[in-house]
Amino acid sequence: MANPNQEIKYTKLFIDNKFVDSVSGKTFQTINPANKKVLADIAEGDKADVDLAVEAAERAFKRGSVWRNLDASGRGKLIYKLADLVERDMYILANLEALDNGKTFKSACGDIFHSVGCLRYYAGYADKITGKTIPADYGFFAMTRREPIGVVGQIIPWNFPLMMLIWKWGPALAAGCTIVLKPAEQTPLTALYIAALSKEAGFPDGVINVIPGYGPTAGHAIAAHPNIRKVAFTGSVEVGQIIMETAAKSNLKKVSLELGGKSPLVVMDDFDVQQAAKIAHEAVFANHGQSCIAASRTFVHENIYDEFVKHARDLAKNRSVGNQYEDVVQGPQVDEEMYGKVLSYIESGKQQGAKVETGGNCIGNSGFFIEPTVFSDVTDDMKISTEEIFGPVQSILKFKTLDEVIERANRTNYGLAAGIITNNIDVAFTYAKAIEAGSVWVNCYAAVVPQVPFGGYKQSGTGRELGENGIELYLETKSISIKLPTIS
Ligand code: TXE
Repeated sequence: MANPNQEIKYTKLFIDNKFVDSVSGKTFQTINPANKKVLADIAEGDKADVDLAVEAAERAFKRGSVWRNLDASGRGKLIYKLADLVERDMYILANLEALDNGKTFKSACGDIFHSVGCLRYYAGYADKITGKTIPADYGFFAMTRREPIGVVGQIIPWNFPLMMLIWKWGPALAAGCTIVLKPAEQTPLTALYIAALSKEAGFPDGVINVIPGYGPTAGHAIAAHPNIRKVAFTGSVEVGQIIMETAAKSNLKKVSLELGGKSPLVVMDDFDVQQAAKIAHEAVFANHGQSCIAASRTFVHENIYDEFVKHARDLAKNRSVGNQYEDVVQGPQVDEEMYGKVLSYIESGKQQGAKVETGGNCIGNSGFFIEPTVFSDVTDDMKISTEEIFGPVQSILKFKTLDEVIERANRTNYGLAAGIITNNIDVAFTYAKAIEAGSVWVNCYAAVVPQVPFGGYKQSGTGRELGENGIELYLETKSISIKLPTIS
């Protein structure tokens, strides 16, 4: 159950099914953002450690290895077993996640629950990855085989540490790849704990490797490694660009990216305003606003604008903030850098003439807490309308017509998600069709489930995670054509 004093058992790198110190012997601290206290010293991986992890992953992927000789259903069984162990240790993982990231224990439990479902989804997929037989010209008997890409690198962020790991491990393992993963430097604890669970589940040596460390060192070593054949990344657009460039220049490894967003949520005037305000509130404030899909532009029809703003303000005012183990819904921002960044966006909103309806300040200085903030009178050109804030800040914009709002909603370099709240099916579908985003939600928000693909248009990324598409990211297609004797 909830335990603010959860023991931290694993702090070293995980290579070849063993916990080891880093080659350099260096460590870094991970802190609790609610009180800035050090939780643990973590072994700091670097290029030398990534090299060792890749060697282990290559051995595990070698033709004839235990992993390669396993039936596809055998891979599925191991993933199911891992899901069972995550479920068994759900509260330990939730405590580690809450302490390391700052999210409430309750919402950490929600993340772990989602992760178990996602693992089971991909466990079931392992023996359903099939090729085709093809009616080829000139009498060839042609078929395709779907094969694992090989050693894959995975670099993940801190906002949903375990969930992001599972979104990447599930399909990679189902496909038969071997893995070198770097968790975010802010949140390495659950990645190391689940590494131990993967060993307990029975994954062979070297199939899973976890290297905590910093982006420009350990992360770069993954993106640049000549023997890693694919890199999957979730994080900022800036780093996504660096990773794509590094991947191209090293060995043209395949790249999938899930980057940021500036997602629009449109509220039409035909829906219950209070209910719409509730959906819009959760859509932006969930996970303290630290979500790539956060609906950080709330477009509200002019007929209901004032009433909507009043509800939005009340909801944000009543949003409880505190540490992970209090009976609250919002904890601290993840670290000092993000805290400072969010506060500077709030300042820019004030400077550029948006009206603070509620919030707008930090809370105390013992941790990285920020008041849930609502801005009205926001215009399209303000920084809070154009840049990803990644914090508890709602910006409410006014619109008149559907065509106008579609045009404005699409006027961004991002394209991860979008939502609309309306009782009119024609309006809903017209919007869903016109909006340039990878996910569109109608009368709900953040409907993110393992079965449905997720990813971005434009600079929000490339490739789709989850669902069938998630597996594609880890597969090659091999065509085999056979010349058969002609029978006349
Ligand atoms: O992200 P980074 P940060 C957005 C959000 C946030 C901003 C910055 O707007 O305010 O990004 O957050 C690793 N080579 N998102 O600084 O730096 C890093 O160690 C290889 C959106 O945390 O992109 C970490 O593991 N790797 C988002 C991961 O990249 C590098 C989630 C993400 O860190 C690297 C998080 C390098 N040169 C932030 N530099 C989402 N899409 O959900 C860093 N990393």
